Amino acid sequence: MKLVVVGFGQCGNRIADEFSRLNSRARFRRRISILADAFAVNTDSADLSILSSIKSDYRHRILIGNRKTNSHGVGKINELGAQIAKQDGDKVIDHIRSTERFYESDAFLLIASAAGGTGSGAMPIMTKMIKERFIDKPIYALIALPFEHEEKADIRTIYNSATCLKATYLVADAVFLVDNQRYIEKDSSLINNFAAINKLMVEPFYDLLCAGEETKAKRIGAKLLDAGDIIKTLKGWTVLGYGVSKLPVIRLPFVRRHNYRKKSTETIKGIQTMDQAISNLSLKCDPRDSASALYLLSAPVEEITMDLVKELVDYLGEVAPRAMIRYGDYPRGESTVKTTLILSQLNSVDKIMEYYDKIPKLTEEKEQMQEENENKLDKIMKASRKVPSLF
Ligand SMILES: Nc1nc2c(ncn2[C@@H]2O[C@H](COP(=O)(O)OP(=O)(O)OP(=O)(O)O)[C@@H](O)[C@H]2O)c(=O)[nH]1
Ligand SMILES: [Mg+2]
Repeated sequence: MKLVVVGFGQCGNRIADEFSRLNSRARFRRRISILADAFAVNTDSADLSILSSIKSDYRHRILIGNRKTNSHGVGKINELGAQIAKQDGDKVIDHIRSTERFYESDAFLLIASAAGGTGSGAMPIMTKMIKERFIDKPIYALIALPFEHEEKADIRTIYNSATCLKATYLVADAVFLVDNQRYIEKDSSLINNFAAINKLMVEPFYDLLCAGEETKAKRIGAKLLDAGDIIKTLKGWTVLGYGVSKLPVIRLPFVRRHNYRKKSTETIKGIQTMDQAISNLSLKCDPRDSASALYLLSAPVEEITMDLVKELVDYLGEVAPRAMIRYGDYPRGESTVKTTLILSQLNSVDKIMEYYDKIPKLTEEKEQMQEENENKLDKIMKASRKVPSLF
């Protein structure tokens, strides 16, 4: 499956840059392309300049709203991010349209944080605009949710997240939810964490996108998972999971095939990676709320047995009993077993409910604070009337 990736705002730009690196890896190691192109869109020129993989010309790193923001971002005001996207969105669409390999792409993936200003505001507006212009391609949004400490520090964080999620859900074909909090590594600094978090966030897409693009016969699975399977699975609120298990480096296939104990170890390894994928979902949710699931098993060909594939379908069926399950296998040369999991069409997501539920109280508090503020300023103004003027 080939994507056109577009990142908005700092977070969106950096994750899009990570996707671009993933594409370079696929081209270098597997001789296949998983992106038709990658773009970064921002109101902040400094954020655009620090990217390393997305092409550095003005068509790929697109500065918007510079008259309004002086190229310094919108300072978390997502209404301004949305307004700028409405005004400059055509410029973004022109650059996307003029990309050489656009016709090869299967879908769009738009990326932003929920809590910032530029990305949070531009995401729904641009999703809508792109959908109106390119009616035959699905549009997926990937939204990074804020850390808990950010939610506590500033009411804008919740407000932006709720408004961005609500509007994006209405226009995107599916919304991948990735929660920064789930990826925190407590022992490194925040900035190092962003690089690490972004890597972890995009990794599940690697095999998922590569599998359907393989042309070498030995890399094509007995049950090939292609763009059609992924597109049919994705709808509405969606989360991702990923699990990896290393195999012993020296394998003796002729021994393995005849050894029942080895065979059960393989199945256990496969189940372990599915367990990992379920417990490390990109946002905490209940798999029973999903109506559509997909998994891809990547492993050396001799590890992919019918037993294992069946066990994994059964297992996922128990965990997500309402879901229609699609699956595929991807024979690889590496000595690892990997499971990539998508749970889509979620009909309940606690985190989103939390954001939405907080909005009425926050709006009330915000109005109260504004009123208090105005009253206090009024008092100062009144007191100042008795002070002689220098004008
Ligand atoms: N996962 C991840 N989250 C990020 C990254 N950079 C920022 N964030 C998160 O994104 C939110 C802030 O949004 P930004 O993307 O920086 O904001 P923006 O869209 O550039 O908007 P403005 O700066 O207000 O114009 C916070 O919740 C951060 O924790 C990143 O590289 N990766
Ligand atoms: Mg910014």
